[in-house]
Amino acid sequence: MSKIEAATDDNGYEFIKLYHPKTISYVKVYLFGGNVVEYHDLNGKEILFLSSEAIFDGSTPLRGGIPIVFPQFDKPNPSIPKHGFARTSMWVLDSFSRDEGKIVLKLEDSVESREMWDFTFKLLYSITIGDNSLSCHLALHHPISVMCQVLLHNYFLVGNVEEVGVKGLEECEYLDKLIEFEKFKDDNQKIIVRGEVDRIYFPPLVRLNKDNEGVRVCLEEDGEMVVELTAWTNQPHNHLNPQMVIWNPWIDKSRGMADMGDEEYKHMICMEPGIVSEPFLLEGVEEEGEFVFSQKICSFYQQEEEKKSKEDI
Ligand code: TA6
Repeated sequence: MSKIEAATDDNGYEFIKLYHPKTISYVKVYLFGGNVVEYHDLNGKEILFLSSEAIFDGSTPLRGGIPIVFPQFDKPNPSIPKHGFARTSMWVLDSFSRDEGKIVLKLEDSVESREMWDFTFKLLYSITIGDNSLSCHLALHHPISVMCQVLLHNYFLVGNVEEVGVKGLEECEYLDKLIEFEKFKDDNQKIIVRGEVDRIYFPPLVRLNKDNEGVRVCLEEDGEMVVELTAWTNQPHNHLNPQMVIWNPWIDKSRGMADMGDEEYKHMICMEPGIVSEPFLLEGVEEEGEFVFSQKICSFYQQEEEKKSKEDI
């Protein structure tokens, strides 16, 4: 049976830790932003990057983990903050399922949210700790039609960003945010980072399992696959298929960021599934509509002993 622990850190931020029933794996999430900040796999390896300079003053999103970008990406609507208000809102714990190893956080519309985005809504964000995986499902309940964008801004921790590659985006078209969203096609066998990267990729749909089609990318470090990230929605029939943002700020941008160490860009890469190339419409229905955006992060990091025994063979 899984267990949870709720506490407040030195900055006054409330957090919940959800523990895997049988291993040392756990996930830590702040109620501020519903922001997952740590995910330790079954070997205890931290999978997510959190900047040592992240600001904990309640005004600014956390630089790391998994900020939730909603209801907009970037700033198409100037009345809403960049990347939306979900990542700086206070969420509440809605439920905990010991058997499923799952917690659900909730965010509902408020006077403040309606001033920025005049819709009634309920977001339920479920976080499940699996045997060597972390699953996140963001369910939007909306009684009337809404236009929005959504993205899970995963920051992955890496040893050296110049030794990593992202696979699964070969031959894909992308919009380059650094060149005014101009469209290009990637002819490389994998994405490597040798400078600032900020792109919205359109990956192909693949069958993930018998129930879902979605997108899949893999992070390689030193030529070995270390993380698999899959993402899907409950509405492929509406052509609401996930895109994948790849971001690394590199040297100059990092230096200009108050909440990121000058050298930290070397140890992170963002792989962010979302529907962000433009705002999309979710039709209102008589009964509450539900749009679900999901991702699963699987760790393939091996323990040092496992690596050694492989080399010895
Ligand atoms: O998702 C990539 C991106 O939109 C980049 O353009 C970069 O600005 C990044 O997010 C971080 O944005 P933030 O508002 O958190 O500084």
